[in-house]
Amino acid sequence: MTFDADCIFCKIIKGEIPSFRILEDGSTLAFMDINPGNAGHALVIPKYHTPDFLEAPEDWLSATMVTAQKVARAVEKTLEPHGINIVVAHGAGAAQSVFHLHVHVLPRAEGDDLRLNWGLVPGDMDAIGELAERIKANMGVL
Ligand code: DGP
Repeated sequence: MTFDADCIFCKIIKGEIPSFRILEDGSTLAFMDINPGNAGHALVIPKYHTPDFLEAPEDWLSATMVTAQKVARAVEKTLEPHGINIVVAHGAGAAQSVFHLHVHVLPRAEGDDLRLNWGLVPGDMDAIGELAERIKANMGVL
């Protein structure tokens, strides 16, 4: 595994900064987004520093997408959202703000009118933590 000492998501993988982890295996980590577009917004990353979708080696990308599917299933079971967007931003022009590959699992509420660039507004940490526990409880029972 290769990490970048200056990358915030590498620091999350190594536990150097806190996160609400909801699923982890040898290759990937899923955790709650602290700037959620909607309640239950999660991120899935490879445990390998690769900056973006186009650079990502196929095996790391595949592992990340498989974990994203598990997370989306747990989010579906937990929140029964109106829908779920599985989103990857590629490049600053697409509003990518963290340059470590990540897949957004973004639950949708009916009529939320969420746009592709939903903005980076800090969420309520207690609410995010509580949702992380509920989603985690529905992981692996699918
Ligand atoms: P993007 O803009 O597509 O690169 O998405 C990056 C996401 O990462 C954004 O929704 C906010 C989230 N984020 C940024 N810093 C942190 C952090 O330190 N912890 C967590 N949990 N999420 C973060």
